[in-house]
Amino acid sequence: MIVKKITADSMGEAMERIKRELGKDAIILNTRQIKVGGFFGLFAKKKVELVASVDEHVPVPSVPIPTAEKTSETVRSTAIRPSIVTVSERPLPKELRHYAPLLAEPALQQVAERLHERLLATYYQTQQTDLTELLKEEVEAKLRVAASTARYIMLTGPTGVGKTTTIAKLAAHHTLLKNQRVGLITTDTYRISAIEQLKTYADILGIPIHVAYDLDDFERARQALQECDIVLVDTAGRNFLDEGYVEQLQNRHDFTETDVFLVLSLTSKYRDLLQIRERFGKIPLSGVIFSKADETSELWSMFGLAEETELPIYCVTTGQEVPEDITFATADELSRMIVERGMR
Ligand SMILES: Nc1nc2c(ncn2[C@@H]2O[C@H](COP(=O)(O)OP(=O)(O)OP(=O)(O)O)[C@@H](O)[C@H]2O)c(=O)[nH]1
Ligand SMILES: [Mg+2]
Repeated sequence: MIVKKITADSMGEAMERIKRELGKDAIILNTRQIKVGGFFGLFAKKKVELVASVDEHVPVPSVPIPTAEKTSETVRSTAIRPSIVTVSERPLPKELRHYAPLLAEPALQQVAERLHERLLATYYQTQQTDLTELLKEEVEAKLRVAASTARYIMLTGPTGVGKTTTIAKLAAHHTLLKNQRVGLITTDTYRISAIEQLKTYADILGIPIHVAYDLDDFERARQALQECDIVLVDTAGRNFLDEGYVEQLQNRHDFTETDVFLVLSLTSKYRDLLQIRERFGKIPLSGVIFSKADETSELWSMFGLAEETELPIYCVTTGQEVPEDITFATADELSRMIVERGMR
């Protein structure tokens, strides 16, 4: 890698020299205005200082030098973007090639260009090739983690993502670890096995469970569970896809004391997750629960969703075992998990 510092009278002149000396693939690392000469700060001449670099593996081509009129512009701001070449148009130097698949990740498309620039700039400034910490910083800046203090927690989401299993894990967490009185309601009455599944967990934990076939049942269940500190509501995904149902439920239930979490499986494709989030947007969501983190080799969707939807993460599930396979990790822990898994 060649790094060059150039001092010139104008930015145009500096750019022209960089282009001539380092070629059109040069990357501008820094620009600033400086004062040269003078006497006690008086009569100093304003100059522009520009630091640029080019990868040694890139041959310095001979480029036609622009005419003087085109480049003799006066500089108004020091915060310029490189006009020689867009950084993302540049291939990564071979030391950073292992980051290329990462930058092509669908879940990272919103930030890929900025990430590309940051990776290159950090590499050229520090010569570091392990940029894990930089990535972690980027991810952590976007992730939001939300705790819930609501009295009702409702889970919604597509079929088979792990809603009922997660309800069971949450029920155990609140009963055994938090010592709270927990009640369960299920509105998933489409399949007998779904009711049986949750009843089994309720029996093991010794907590009450109510099956709500309609909204009147739901109301009665709420009354019956008035003594509970927290009520966990399992739903069939299709409940919250039905606009009529959502409207009636909103008329009858006070959502100010309810957190609705959308359960998304990390085994789904990122684009599908975005669509699912759209489809389940009929009810205001408090956040997301990511399930099946144990079944995938990368977790970038968590970052992509946070970037795109700004929904906070409530918890992540990591296996089929009830109650242990659930984590209420911090943003710091989650971003480390996402980056380390993604770099394997
Ligand atoms: N590997 C893995 N499997 C999970 C996890 N959470 C749930 N499962 C499994 O996923 C399958 C479906 O889980 P359920 O809890 O029944 O999913 P659901 O969303 O309630 O499904 P429906 O009620 O049919 O919509 C079961 O085999 C669970 O054991 C997880 O975090 N990791
Ligand atoms: Mg279920």
